[in-house]
Amino acid sequence: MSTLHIWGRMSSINVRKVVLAAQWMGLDFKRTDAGLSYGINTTPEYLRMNPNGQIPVMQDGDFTLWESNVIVRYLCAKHSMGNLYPENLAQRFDAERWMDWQQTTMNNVGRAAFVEWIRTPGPQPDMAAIAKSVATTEPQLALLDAHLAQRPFMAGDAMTMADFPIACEMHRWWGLPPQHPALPRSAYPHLSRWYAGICAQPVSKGVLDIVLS
Ligand SMILES: N[C@@H](CCC(=O)N[C@@H](CS)C(=O)NCC(=O)O)C(=O)O
Repeated sequence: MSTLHIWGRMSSINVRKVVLAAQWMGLDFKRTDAGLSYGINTTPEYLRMNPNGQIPVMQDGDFTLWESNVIVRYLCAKHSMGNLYPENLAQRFDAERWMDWQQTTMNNVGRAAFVEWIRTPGPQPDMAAIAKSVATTEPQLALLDAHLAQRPFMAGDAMTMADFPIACEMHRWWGLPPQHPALPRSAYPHLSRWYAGICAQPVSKGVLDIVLS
């Protein structure tokens, strides 16, 4: 029986990161929908697990953890030491750096377009907010493309924990309405090659192929 329990709905990018990592490593886990219309995350029981009332939360036996990228790090350290979680310090912190960059830079610029286009009810999204989000995201995509032109994966020759959060960012960004004038899609061949390779793995199904909601 699985002792690994992930709390959170799959419409959350932060839950998807954790599920993608768990599936990638073939872990046996249980997931419970929580957040938004599912509720649960405001109950006293849930707040005891995560006082922020946010998803995801992970329980591994007696150990409870929140913060999506930290959960990804923990799972990779536990189950893929020396591979997804590099043992070499320079390689590990190369991967760590990209995970922090995803949280602090990429997510900040791309989130508004997602919220306006997908989450905000009503026929007219705030196109100015979308245009700003697009304009600030484009340079980050160019940065990623140039980075991936030099190496197959985010932190070098092999897949590491850093690839999960960034793949989930690209899933959310490229899942936005295509061909819209506010969302010019320049060619990012290296970023596209990297993302297609991850999506081609059967273990990414149920995460990187879901429609945004
Ligand atoms: N830094 C946190 C952010 C968590 C977060 O913002 N979670 C959102 C969903 S992506 C949430 O809990 N929203 C409230 C809800 O779903 O009810 C993490 O990476 O885990």
